[in-house]
Amino acid sequence: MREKSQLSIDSASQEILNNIPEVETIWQRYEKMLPQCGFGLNGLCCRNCVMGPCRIDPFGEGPDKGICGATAGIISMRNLMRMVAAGSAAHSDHGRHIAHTLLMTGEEKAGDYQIKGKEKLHALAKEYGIDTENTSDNQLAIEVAKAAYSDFSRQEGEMSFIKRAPEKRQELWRKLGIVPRGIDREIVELMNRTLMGVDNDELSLVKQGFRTALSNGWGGSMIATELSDVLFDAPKPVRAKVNLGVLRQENVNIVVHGHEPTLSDIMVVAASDPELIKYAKSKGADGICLGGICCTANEILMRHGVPIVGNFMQQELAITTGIVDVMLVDVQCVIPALGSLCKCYHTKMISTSPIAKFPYAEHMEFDEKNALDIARKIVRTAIDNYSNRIKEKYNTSSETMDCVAGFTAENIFTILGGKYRASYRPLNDAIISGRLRGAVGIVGCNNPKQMHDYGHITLAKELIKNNVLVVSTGCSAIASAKAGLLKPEAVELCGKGLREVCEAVGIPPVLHSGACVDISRILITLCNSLLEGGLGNDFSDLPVAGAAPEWMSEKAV
Ligand code: SF4
Ligand code: MSK
Repeated sequence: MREKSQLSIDSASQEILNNIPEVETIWQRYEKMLPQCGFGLNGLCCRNCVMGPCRIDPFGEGPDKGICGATAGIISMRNLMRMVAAGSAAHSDHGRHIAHTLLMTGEEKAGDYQIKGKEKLHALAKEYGIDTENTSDNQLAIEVAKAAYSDFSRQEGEMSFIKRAPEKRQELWRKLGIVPRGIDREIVELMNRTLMGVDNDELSLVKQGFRTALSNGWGGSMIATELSDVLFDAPKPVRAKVNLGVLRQENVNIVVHGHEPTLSDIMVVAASDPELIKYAKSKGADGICLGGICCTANEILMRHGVPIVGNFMQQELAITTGIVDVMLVDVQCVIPALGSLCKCYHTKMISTSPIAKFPYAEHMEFDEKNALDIARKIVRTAIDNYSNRIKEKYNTSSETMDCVAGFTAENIFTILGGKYRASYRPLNDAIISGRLRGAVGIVGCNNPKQMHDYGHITLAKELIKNNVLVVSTGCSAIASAKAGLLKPEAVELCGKGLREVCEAVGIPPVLHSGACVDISRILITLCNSLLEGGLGNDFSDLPVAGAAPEWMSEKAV
């Protein structure tokens, strides 16, 4: 068993872990699982049919083929490709749900939502080839949502946003036959090809894996980002606080956890309702604190400055503070252990998505038609639960950090170039002159196999020290926020060239660009940088790289 000090580099998490009572967390469950199965770790275990399970001995002492004859290469590639299919399905279904909410908003069936990003709605409509003249915003919303739907169901041809990629890259994708047709089609085909007895050629399998991954990056994830900007408006740089200390004993604390902003955004409205704040005060609380975990936290941080409680590995720690009155969840990255942990405290866990139910959670199904009423009911539940707290179980931290978040491919234009000559020129020139050596996207999750946040922070610090700009999303961005790397003052940790660039344009050296689906923002930023000129014609010409140093979810593949 590792020492508690070896579990996390985040001092607020360490503080909670040091005082944690006898409850089991993800770290203990990981230790109990050791040693983990070596066949599984190497991707050499297969249970794709019921002749198995089969495993290949990597040391050549046991079977070198599965019962069907599948080699180590075929088995490990099929396993990896199934991860691509599942991850693409998850991000893309998120995009589909946002398209559904946009459609309902356009049809005036979701009265609590408005189209806040009208500029983006019109730009997208034009891109989809929809006539924007003499068409109401509601009608445009309907047509854009339906155009997005068609990117899911298209059987032939090419997905819409592929045209956003550099032409040279598109040509390469076409030559390789990996331009995605429709999102659903590519995922289904990859599942079919990984079935026993279908595609048994590693190269052929990986090509369909690329096609499916592209259908996510330039499809499902991009649709989620773009349509979220239409509904909730595009983020702008915003100051906020992050880490477990944003939960205060005196407040009614509601933690939203998961991914889809349809729920979290409306919770922002409900939690600031004066009537409900008055109700909270009537129960003895100072007010209502809404905070977030994981990527839904990133969504409302970027658009409303809502504080972040923590990233993936902190979801249980939040509950063990004893002061979370409601843990509100939707989809993805919500560990199944949460419900039973809540039972050790007064915390009510509430699930909301029809596709994601949890042991020991109360289910209040979210419905866009009555979104605000449901959100208000949840806030009221939290307020009513405030008096059930067990003070002897309090285990809080007061630690918070300031951060600036909300950098998008669009707003970086004006930040870099200034209001009157919005441009990526300063970024490109800084790279050409050698002041900036390049940029790296650090993204993804946490994983108990590694010290919490260590990979993200060590890599980010080393890069900025060496004049490499960092762009970050997901739980990695939250890690950087907690470590103070999203503050303008973090320039002190930068090499000379990066420091000059950051100080000249007023940005921190690590740019928070959103939730895990918002990796699509990084793709568009790269396209814009290429269009600005001087750095080449394709992604491979740019001095850029990507890393997910603590990944755990199939979405990261
Ligand atoms: Fe074994 Fe082949 Fe079946 Fe996999 S598909 S379980 S390797 S027989
Ligand atoms: S929440 S997918 S742990 S980034 Fe998007 Fe964090 Fe990874 Fe979930």
